[in-house]
Amino acid sequence: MSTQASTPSPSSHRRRRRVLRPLPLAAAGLLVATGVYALPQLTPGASAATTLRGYADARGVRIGTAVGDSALTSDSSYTAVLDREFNSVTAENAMKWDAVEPTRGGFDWAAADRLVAHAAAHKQGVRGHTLVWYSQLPSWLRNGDFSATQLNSILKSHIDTEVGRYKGRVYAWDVVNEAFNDDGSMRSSLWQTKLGTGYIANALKWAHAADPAARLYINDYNIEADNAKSDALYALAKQLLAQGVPLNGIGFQSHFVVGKLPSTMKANLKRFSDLGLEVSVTELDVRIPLPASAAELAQQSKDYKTASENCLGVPRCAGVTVWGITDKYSWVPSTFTGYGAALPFDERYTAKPAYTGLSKGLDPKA
Ligand code: 9MR
Repeated sequence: MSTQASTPSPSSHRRRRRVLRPLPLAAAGLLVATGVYALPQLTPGASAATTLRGYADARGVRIGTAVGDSALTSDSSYTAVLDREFNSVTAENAMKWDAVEPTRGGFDWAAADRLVAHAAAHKQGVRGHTLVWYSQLPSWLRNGDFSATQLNSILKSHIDTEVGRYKGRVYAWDVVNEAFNDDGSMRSSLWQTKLGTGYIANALKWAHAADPAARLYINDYNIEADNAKSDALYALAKQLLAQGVPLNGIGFQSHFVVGKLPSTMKANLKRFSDLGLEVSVTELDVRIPLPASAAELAQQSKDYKTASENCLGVPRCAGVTVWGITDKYSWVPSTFTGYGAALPFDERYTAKPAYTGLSKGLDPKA
């Protein structure tokens, strides 16, 4: 994609000054013809229906975001947008193994508890993320050289404890995260190597026993398209369901590059939904080569709209979660050199065109 028609990024001085000028409330449809966009203003008497969560509530679905503990605890601009716009939260890191069980049997719930309490106070649901992953494992676990029997009981005890602690307060769990390679083979990991693929069914069964009401997911990236990886996951999901394993949903992470949404996304989600599974977009972001041009921001808006429609247009789509609110805090720039601007709000919490695209994708009347 071209970055030639490079215009100032949303955080530019020029755009900042223009956005700060108050807009008439009548123009509360966020994007005005000039291309200047502004936050939806919630003034007394104004309807919250024009927020992301207003649209999602009206539709009976979730609009979520990943939440980092430092933003939650130190940035009141962040929490203002979080609570106005989202009816669901996912712990970006606070519920992962290394955060929760830094020593064997020694649990640290501080950050996870903070998020769960915040969500309860603001009537938000919680997606739990994540119980079995190859990454972010504490060193005692990585380096422990445990036997299969020991590892099995370590995993069971971790799941029992974590899911049990939040029983009734987490509506869905990413039980297993990123279990496949892109070619459809099983990813080599501590779990896969020592326990074999059976760890997936066991983890789902243990999680179900610890909280029978929670919706249990397998979550992955690069499964949005119909491809070798999604085919392999589809085969596994079908097999697990046939065996009566408590699998309720598939999480499609949806980390996209601007203008490159897979054309088969909706049909692919539908085949999982046709198995009777819930489908959710769980980590949506759309990265742009920096500096982002006006054309790229406009394309990003379309991509947010299309991605959310691709899920919500399928039966049993439970909702869409974005992997962060603001370009101020995003995993993208440090992981993909030269890319950024991936989220619906800029660094100053100004709604980007992407916000409008996401709104349109969620709006039940659109
Ligand atoms: O956004 C998360 C980042 O803060 C962490 O450093 C990173 C560690 O691996 O994990 C990021 O979140 C990942 C998520 O847990 C699973 N899917 C990919 C996400 C982006 O890397």
